[in-house]
Amino acid sequence: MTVAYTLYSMHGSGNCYKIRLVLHELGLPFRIIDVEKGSGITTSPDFLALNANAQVPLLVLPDGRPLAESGAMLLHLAEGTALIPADPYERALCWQWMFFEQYSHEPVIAVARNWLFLTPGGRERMAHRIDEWQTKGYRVLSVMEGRLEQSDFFSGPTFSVADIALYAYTHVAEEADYDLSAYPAIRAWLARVASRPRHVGIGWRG
Ligand SMILES: N[C@@H](CCC(=O)N[C@@H](CS)C(=O)NCC(=O)O)C(=O)O
Repeated sequence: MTVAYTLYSMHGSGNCYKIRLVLHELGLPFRIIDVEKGSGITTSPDFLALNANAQVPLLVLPDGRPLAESGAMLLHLAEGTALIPADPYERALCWQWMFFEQYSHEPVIAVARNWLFLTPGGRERMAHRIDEWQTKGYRVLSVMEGRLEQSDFFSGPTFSVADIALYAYTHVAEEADYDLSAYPAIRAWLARVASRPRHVGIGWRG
């Protein structure tokens, strides 16, 4: 198999998982370069030349050009596929929920998980933030619940990259102290996503 894409990826990162999931969903060939959390790789000169924002995931395209931001990668890789709705309104909803993920969901659910689950000593260090994360996170989950009471997937009746973007940290929200038992529509959606034939879990790395 030709190795076309290179993904700089961090174990445990939901943002990196989004890209592994879409690459596998679409059957695209790729190789992984593992970036250890706290290793300093993201601030090395070689990495900064690829992403001046010092973050993973970082995708290098088959022609060698780098692309940062998980949402941009999802949209680029899925262009022309069924993972981006053909209907203009559903496509706009797909983007709406992807922007929501980055601005409202990720800063409280992913960030809380990073400190409370992935960072040794993080719970003590960030104790002053937990109440705010909980309040904002449960509000975000209620917004998602309302949408999923109306629709099987975020952009409409079919699975799209918006579902990948939101699945990545919602399915591990309990690792950030969120209890999903009061959100039946979210739990049914998580099961729908996980039952897709090409689905892989967060630990899968190709
Ligand atoms: N908005 C970015 C967020 C990326 C991000 O937060 N990346 C984290 C890992 S999940 C990172 O690279 N942190 C720097 C580090 O740990 O060295 C995206 O969606 O790709």
